[in-house]
Amino acid sequence: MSVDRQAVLRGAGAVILVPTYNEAGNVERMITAIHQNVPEAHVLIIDDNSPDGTGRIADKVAAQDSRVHVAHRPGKQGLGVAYRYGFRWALDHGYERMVQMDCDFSHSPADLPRMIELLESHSVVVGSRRVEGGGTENWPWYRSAISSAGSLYARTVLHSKVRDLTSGFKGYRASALERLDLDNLRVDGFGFQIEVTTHLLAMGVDIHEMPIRFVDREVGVSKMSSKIFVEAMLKVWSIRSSVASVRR
Ligand SMILES: Nc1nc2c(ncn2[C@@H]2O[C@H](COP(=O)(O)OP(=O)(O)OP(=O)(O)O)[C@@H](O)[C@H]2O)c(=O)[nH]1
Ligand SMILES: [Mg+2]
Repeated sequence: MSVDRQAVLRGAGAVILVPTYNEAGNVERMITAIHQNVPEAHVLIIDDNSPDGTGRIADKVAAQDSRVHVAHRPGKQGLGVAYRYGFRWALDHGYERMVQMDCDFSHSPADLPRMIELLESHSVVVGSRRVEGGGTENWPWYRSAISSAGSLYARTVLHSKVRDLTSGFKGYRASALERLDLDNLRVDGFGFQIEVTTHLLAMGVDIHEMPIRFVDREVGVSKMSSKIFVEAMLKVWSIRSSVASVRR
């Protein structure tokens, strides 16, 4: 293995984008865990002025560690807005690889080297609960059932070959992310994940699904609600029409 390749696997040239809202109990541990796995990666925390002080904790870490950056947003504007900001920031700062992940340890930082390695041979890597070897842990049966049904429904409406359309753990080469028309992404909440993956698929980008075990959050309060779920399922139809405007 060449020295350069080893540096890539340690996260050189990569930025890990982590949106946060009220993650005071997780944010510092998360940054530490990321660096235990990919010590050369940079981290961008995108905080929506969390009332619990997540942004201040992140600032404290960033003041002592040049690999850590914090974007302070004025208030809770949803995941889509946070990620669009993060993608733009990462492209403007010249990173070669971007990974997006949640701050609540549902996505394991131990999976980062594997994801970054797969980005050597694929333009986009989706951490997937719905391929062999992947799955969810500690989810009550009804949440698994709702999630499976929602996923099957979205996949069917969108004729998607990616099985885990709602996954929020994804890696991109800059060249793939650059092709996304960020202003054409309209959907928020976790419908945003469906929209990004569907647009990339429509552009013919090479997407690989990597199996992951998704663990339910242990610290902090869930923001998932039946309203958010139903909203995302309805948005699938507007995503279907917006795909027509995406160039191949
Ligand atoms: N910046 C920003 N981050 C958000 C917002 N909503 C959620 N997040 C963060 O996005 C990530 C995913 O949100 P979660 O609340 O874990 O969503 P979920 O996994 O569907 O649901 P639970 O884990 O059950 O809460 C976490 O890191 C959150 O802190 C938001 O409006 N703005
Ligand atoms: Mg979560």
